[in-house]
Formats: sequence, structure tokens, C-alpha cells
Amino acid sequence: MSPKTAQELALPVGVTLDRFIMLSQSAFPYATGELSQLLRDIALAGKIINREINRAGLVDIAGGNGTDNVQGENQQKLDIIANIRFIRALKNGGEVCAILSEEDEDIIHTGNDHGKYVVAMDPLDGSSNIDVNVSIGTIFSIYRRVSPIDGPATREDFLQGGRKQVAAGYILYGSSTMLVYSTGDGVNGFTYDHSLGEFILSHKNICSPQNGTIYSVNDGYINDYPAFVQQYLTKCKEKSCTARYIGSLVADFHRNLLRGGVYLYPSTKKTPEGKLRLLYECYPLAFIAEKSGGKAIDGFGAILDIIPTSFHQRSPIYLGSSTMVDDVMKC
Ligand code: FBP
Repeated sequence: MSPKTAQELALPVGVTLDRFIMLSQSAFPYATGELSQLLRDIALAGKIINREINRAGLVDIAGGNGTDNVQGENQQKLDIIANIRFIRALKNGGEVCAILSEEDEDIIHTGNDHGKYVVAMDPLDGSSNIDVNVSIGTIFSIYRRVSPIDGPATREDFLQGGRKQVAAGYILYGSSTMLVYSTGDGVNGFTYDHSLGEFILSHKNICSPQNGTIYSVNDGYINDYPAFVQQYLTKCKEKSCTARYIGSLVADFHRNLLRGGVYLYPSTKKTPEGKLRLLYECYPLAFIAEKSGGKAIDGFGAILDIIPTSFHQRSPIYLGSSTMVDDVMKC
């Protein structure tokens, strides 16, 4: 047997997130590295939460905490842990002057008044699936502040509208842990290598298939959905499309992003304004959808064109492969 080459003996580990961020930054001559540092801080918090989730069944951090969040939802212990871990990482990172979280009513000022960025986040999405070991996720949206630097952040910093996001993404805690984000120029995915403690580039320049056969919706509420949605779902069934619904937005969105499909959370009689939160669920995933060639609408127009009026406002959402979203709209 011929001897192996050095390359064969030491296969490259791939491009780490750090290196990818550095390489992307060098594409922007005026970049100052603050957004790069912020992305690293998010990745660090993701690694810590991944560790907590993996051992949730072994230590007393599974289940409800007996407290409710601003939405009146029962908080899971891991919701609170994820929230704290992100706030701490962004505070210590120094680039973020304020945070808006699904778990807190008001803006969280980090004390980094010199920070140029604000972050809106859903620290742990899909909470109802935590205890049953089903994939869950973190969703984040980043804006450059509009309020003066060195002063406290303001409401206006968070109500700029989805098109003003400078970056957005999610972390999926699934069969593997992945970080997927965009800074406006393409969407890239990184898989967490536990043995190295590094996110490694595994999905370069993700492009959402223009069409697909998967639809993701809570079919249990079908009688409560608007007529055009019922019409669209009937068409899907007539076309023998495949129904896939995990009940974890990040997991459902991620599958459809790679395979082609559409996720629907329409308004219902119970929630006429929809269930999902505009600022830290709809906007960031709509950003990823559009930057990967897909679409995201609320039934009337693009999600990213909605002018926000309050921190925790909700919106109906239909997002995924562009042809399937157009078909929803046609209905
Ligand atoms: P949170 O867990 O962050 O509140 O997210 C909302 C969510 O769980 C999504 O992840 C999911 O897609 C949807 O709600 C499921 O809602 P339903 O149980 O009504 O189908």
C-alpha cells in the first residue's frame, strides 16, 4: 500500500466560523470588526445553550419554571437559561447596547452605551418541544442603532423595520447543532463540531429551492384559518404534497429551506393577528428566506415591509420557496 500524503493523513477540518467572519469582513474595507465580534458572541452563547440542552435530562433544568413571560406563556426553565446566557454573552461582548427578548417585556440595556448594535431575539423557540427531545432553536435579528452613541438605546432602535436588519439568523439544536445567518450577502450554515468546540462551514451559500412539495402548518386549526388558506391547503392535498410539521419554527423552516417547502402560521379566530412575533421570529426568518431566494409574506405583502409599532406584536406568516409562497398569495 502506497504511503499516505501529509494532506491525506491530516484532513483539513474546514473553515471555522471565526475564519469565515474574518474573511467576510475583509471584503468590507471600512469594517471595524464590531459586527464580527457580535456574531462571535452569539455563537458562544449558542455553544453554551447547546451544552445545557444536551444535558437537560440529566440535571434539573427540564420542565416548566412556574413563571410566565410577557406573552403570558408558561416559561420553561431552559427558556430562562437561554435568555440569561444570551444577555450575558452580548453584554460581555461589548458591541450590543440593548436587547429585546421574547422573555422580557421591555428593552434590556446592557450598559454598553458605546455599542453600535441592538439585538432582538427569541432565545429558545419551540419551547413546547424542549422536554420531549425534539429540535428547538434560537432566532436573532441585528440592527445598527439609530439613537446617538454613548446614550441609552431607544424604542426607535428596535422599530426600524425588517429591511433595516444588518444581519439575522438562527441556531438549530437538532440532530446536529447548526448556526445559519446572513449579513445581507448570501446565507451560510455552520455545523457545530463538539470535539473542536467550533462551528465549521458546512452549508455554503444556501439557496432555497424555488419550488417544493412540503407544507408545514398546524392542521388541527384548519377550520379556524382564513378561507384562502383552507383553499391553498386543499390544493396541496390534491397535489399530494407532503405534510411535515414539527411545531418548532426553526426546525420546520430549516428543513424547508434546504428541501423546498412552505411554512404557514395564519391568523386564526383565536389569534386574528397571528401567533408568531414580528420582531424576533418573522423578520429574521423572512430576512434569511429572501437572502436565499425564497419569500415571506403576511397574506397582504412582504413581511420585511411591515412597519412595526410595538415590541411584541404578532403577524400571520407564510414563508419558504418562492413559487409556493406565490401560490398562497394567489389563493
Ligand atoms: P415559542 O416557543 O418561542 O413561543 O414559538 C412559537 C412556536 O412554538 C413555534 O416554534 C412553532 O412553530 C409554533 O409556535 C407552534 O405553535 P402551535 O403549537 O400553535 O402549532
